[in-house]
Amino acid sequence: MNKVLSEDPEVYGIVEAEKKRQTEGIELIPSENYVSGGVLQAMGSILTNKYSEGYPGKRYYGGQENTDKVENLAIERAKKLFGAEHVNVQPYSGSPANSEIYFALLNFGDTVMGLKLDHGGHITHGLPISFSGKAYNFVQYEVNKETGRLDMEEIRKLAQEHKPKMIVAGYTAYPRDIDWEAFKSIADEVGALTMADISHTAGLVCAGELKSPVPFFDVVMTTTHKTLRGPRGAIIMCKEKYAKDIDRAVFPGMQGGPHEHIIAGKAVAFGEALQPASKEYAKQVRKNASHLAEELKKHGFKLISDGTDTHLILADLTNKGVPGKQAQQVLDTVGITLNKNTVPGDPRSPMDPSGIRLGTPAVTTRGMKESEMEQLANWLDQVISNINNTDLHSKIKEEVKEMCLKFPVPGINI
Ligand code: DSN
Repeated sequence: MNKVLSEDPEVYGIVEAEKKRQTEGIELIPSENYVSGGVLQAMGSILTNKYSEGYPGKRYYGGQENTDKVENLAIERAKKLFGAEHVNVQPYSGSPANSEIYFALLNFGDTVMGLKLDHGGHITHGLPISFSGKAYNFVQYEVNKETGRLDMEEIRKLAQEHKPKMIVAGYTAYPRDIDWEAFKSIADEVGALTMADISHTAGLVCAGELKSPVPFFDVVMTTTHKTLRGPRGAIIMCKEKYAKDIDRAVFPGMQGGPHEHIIAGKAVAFGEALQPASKEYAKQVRKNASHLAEELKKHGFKLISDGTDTHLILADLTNKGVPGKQAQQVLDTVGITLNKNTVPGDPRSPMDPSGIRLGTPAVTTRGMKESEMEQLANWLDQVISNINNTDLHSKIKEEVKEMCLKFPVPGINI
């Protein structure tokens, strides 16, 4: 960052402050992670200088001998990682990728099924105020309010009633593994296309820790910056028969020039994910999440679905008498970052919901294991049970910092 320091000390100062925040605090937002130094440097490379509209071998501008190579490398690595027939590595991020899939395979106004946002879906899975809810006729399914789990029989009934053209599965706040085969069989019964959004779990899916939709689903997308530990961005995988439609919808349908420096970062991240160490990482993410869940339960936390199969935990704080927003804000002051979240059927508003969402991808990247999860559950309990005790919060903040300094963040030199 020495060039930023000399050219723009103001930006430098902000980045340094964020470096300190990331180093001295615990990151429990389940969609966040740390990239390696290699991914960071690829993203910061001079590939950002190049326009490359089109696809390898079929570009609109000259000078593409290196951009073609890096994009092909990212594609080949992603295919190998997920066993996909076709991969497009150009989507700028998750929401553009989802809009590109809908644009490729649906007509405006078509009926689609997606999980309701406050039950664990995503804004692009049919939220009425998002483009998805406005451009398509989304029928929203829910999780069972008692079990917190998907009820495949209810989903089948809804599909038979509404005959959607596409069924979307894969979520942002669902702590359990997904029965992709069951979704596929429902879709086949009603003649629907299948679309999986594995943005949260891709790093666990490609490591074989969670079931993969790739063999069954028509289209599978993922962001690249969550459990995959790559740059902010996304990829779309599909069966060969949809390849042309997907590619056309990405460019020129929705996007212009691809960001080849980010695609280079994706290639580096996929290369890392192909190494045996990433399997160990994915295993430990799940072990940490399940240990943290059990420890939280011992402290009286009520978990949606009573636990987790994944990296993610959703807790309803109603019995603790602390709303999710207050828990998030006070935990921020001690250096523990997580996010307020609705719980299924939440009587409170999304801006001040009943729950919190937390997960273990980032802490696991730092090397934390089960004993640190016990410590984390203790701190979460102490802070939430003593929400107004600022002396206790100051003491915990010091303890958090002390533990964090033992676990360096990859990509950050202190
Ligand atoms: N913002 C992401 C998450 O936190 O789950 C979803 O887009």
